[in-house]
Amino acid sequence: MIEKAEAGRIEAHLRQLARFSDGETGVTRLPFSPAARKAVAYLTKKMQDAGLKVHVDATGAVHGLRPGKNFRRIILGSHYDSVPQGGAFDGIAGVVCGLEIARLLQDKELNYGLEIIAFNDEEGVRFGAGFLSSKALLGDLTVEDLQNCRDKEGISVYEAAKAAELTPDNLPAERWELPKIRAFLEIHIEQGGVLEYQQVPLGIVTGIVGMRRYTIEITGRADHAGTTPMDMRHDALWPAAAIIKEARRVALACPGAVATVGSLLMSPNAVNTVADKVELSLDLRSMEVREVAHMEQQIFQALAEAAEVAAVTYDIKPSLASQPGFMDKELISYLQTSAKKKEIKTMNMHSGAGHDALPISAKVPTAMLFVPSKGGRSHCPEEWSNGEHLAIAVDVMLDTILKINQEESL
Ligand code: HGY
Ligand code: MN
Ligand code: MN
Repeated sequence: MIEKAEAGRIEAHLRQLARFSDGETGVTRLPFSPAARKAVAYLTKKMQDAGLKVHVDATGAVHGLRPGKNFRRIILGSHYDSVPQGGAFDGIAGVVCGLEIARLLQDKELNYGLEIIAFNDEEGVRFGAGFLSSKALLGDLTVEDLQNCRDKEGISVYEAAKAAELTPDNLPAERWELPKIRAFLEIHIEQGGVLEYQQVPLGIVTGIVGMRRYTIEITGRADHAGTTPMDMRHDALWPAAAIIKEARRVALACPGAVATVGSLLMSPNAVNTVADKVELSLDLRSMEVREVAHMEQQIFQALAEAAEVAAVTYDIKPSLASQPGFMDKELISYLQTSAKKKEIKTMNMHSGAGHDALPISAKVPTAMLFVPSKGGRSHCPEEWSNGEHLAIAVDVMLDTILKINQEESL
């Protein structure tokens, strides 16, 4: 008989991991940062304690593996990086749940191998793209991509990985052999308010939104704010304002779609000077590809018109494009059966947040479980989920893993 998951143990791991932060407010654990390296060391030790063989890969993902009788394996995981001043649960809660599953199955003989992965740079905040480790393992990235992807200080992923004593040149050799992977499973906080509002402890994800992200650079001319007539300015901020206004308008017109300008830098950023440079991010999402395409077209048209009026130039750099992801129907039915057997109420739902499961679901049978987020809050210090809900997710996911393992003995 396999023990039940222990909420206290899950919460203790999360409290400890939340201390690995490069900042006082919330959790700031960016890729390859000092906080990230502390988290890698902690996860390495805890994976070894759970009887796993551990290695850290080219992009900084931590892998804990126990082979099975069969050559194939089940992968469980989520990400250990965070957004700046984020919460203590996003991503890392799924890694800890994987640890707890490995611990509970430690003495159980399994047909399929079991691999727990803590992915790096899922968020894409430092380098702009996201899904770094998962896309690398899928073979969707090359070493050259790592050398070309740079943060705001001009440091490339490649250089940051080297500085963290990793081996980015090993990336091609670490690419997954897809036929050897039976399933990818991820437990994650919902990051929205649906489960809490519906008073349901477990969400079964059916789909993940498609996403497109861009960095837009607008170049105007710095001038005196007092002596430069309005019709003689080359104000880089005016087209940025047009983007922000149009993004809100067009997203409100597309039910279920969202558009966000989350970061905006301007220079010289002075109260009495017309802006000569603006760099802003744009993040578009919907389960419907045509809605994302429509929002992109409308927003870029508004940008072009405003840029002409303002007599400025601009450059649009796509940083991420991902089709919507659909979870594996057979794995969904396994999760539903497990939850029903344990008399746990569930609801099927889409994910408005991106996850490593999004790129992975394009090539590997994938399933996700959500637990409620208090107040629907995430990507902020207030982010919180109940350890008891995480323990329920572990029990249901573990039961599903045992079910998958029965396939092999049939
Ligand atoms: O952006 C997202 O949806 C995720 O948190 N990376
Ligand atoms: Mn996440
Ligand atoms: Mn996130």
